[in-house]
Amino acid sequence: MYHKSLKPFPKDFLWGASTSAYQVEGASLTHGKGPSCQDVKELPPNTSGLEVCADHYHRYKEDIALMAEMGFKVYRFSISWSRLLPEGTGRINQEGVDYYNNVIDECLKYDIIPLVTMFHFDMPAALDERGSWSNPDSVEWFVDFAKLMYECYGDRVKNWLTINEQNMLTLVGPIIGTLHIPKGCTNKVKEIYQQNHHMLVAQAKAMALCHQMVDGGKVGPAPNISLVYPASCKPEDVIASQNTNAIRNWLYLDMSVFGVYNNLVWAYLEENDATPTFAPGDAEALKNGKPDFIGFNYYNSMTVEDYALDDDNVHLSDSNQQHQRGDKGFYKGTRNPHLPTTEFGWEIDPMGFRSTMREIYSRYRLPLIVTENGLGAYDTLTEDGKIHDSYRIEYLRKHLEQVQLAITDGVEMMGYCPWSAIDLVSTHEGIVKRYGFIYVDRDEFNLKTLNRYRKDSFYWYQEVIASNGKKM
Ligand code: BGP
Repeated sequence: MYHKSLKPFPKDFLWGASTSAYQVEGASLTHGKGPSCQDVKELPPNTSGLEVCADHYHRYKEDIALMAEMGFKVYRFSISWSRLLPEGTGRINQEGVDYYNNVIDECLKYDIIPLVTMFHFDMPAALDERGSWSNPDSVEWFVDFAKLMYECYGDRVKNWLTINEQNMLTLVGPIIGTLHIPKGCTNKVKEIYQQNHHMLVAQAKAMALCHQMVDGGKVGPAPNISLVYPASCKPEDVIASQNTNAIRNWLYLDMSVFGVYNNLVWAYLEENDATPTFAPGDAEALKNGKPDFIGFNYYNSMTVEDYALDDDNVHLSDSNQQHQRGDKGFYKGTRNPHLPTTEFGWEIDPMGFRSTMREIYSRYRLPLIVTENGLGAYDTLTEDGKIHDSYRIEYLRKHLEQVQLAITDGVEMMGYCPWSAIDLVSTHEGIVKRYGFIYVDRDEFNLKTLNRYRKDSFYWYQEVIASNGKKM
């Protein structure tokens, strides 16, 4: 649809940006924090450990002051489970509780709304040893953790996100360093979707609890949603795209919003002898958890083609959060020839952002907040302390233009929190894959000064916010 004029961004639009605890904080094994699965995983080749990251743990005041200078209305960050509960359950680390109190208070000092993700890829290692999400007790572990967070912070934190990119944990867990497969497992699909089921129930219970415990509390999921295109208008490719949309996207949102399994996903699980076991009360719990909004991460679209059961000549490429390789009889991931890619090989598709927002809204009719969107790139600090990241500005501008188009299409948009507020460690490609508005002076292995510098995108975003999106 071509609009003759565009609607403005709503006047209370939430401009901000995102980080996650294990990628930004550092202090990963100090100040009473227990290890998480991220701290004990085998590091991807040529990437640094998580002991320092951006040193946000020690420099959050300086960082939040810079966010305030950009004009942030909201800061999306996550709480590290093993910083609050070093063993995942039981003993509380008061220093960890105090740390997040300080971060929250610092945000509020500048009228920045804290938007807190409860779980961002960092299962406590002690719970990993007890089976992680494969253990049915994981539901209650998570609910107890949520309860502790609501008790400690619910007086000031009114906006919550449950599980970051649960769909990616399920689809590409190994690349993110989170998948736990028990020894002797004979049906991996069944195992993974049983874990997924536990997360879904845990999320639903945590959403219901938020409404009970947090006065005025609002809560939503934060999956990675990308509309999946058919590679051609061949009907088989269209069926493959519907399959992939179901397994990648709608499973998670149908469950969060309606509390039921998507029928195509259920059929896929039946095919694989992998339907999850429901514990008594699960069906009801899934129905009872209701989100107030939908948070979602978007980096690009995805394209797939038919993958017939008798097709034995397929070379599947590697998977990551943005590109899943495929599943015989269901779909096969392929490249979209119409899209350019980033330096790290991720396709760039601003218009796919608009179609994704339209599709989510027309399916669920809840307000949307973008919880991640951004460009990973190598940045250079010049001798006079500048970072000329025009490529990032261009990426973000093109995506924001699509947000405004979606608003004009009638999509209810609450806010935009790109990834990331500040440079931080990527999931598997090190800190040199930078996303931030704020540059952190360190290399992969040389910690340098850790000083902060404002990138060109910092000043650009400051103006976008000050003009409420009029100047992009
Ligand atoms: C999302 C994650 C983030 C973040 C981002 C960029 O999948 O929620 O934690 O890291 O992707 O990905 P990467 O770090 O792999 O470049």
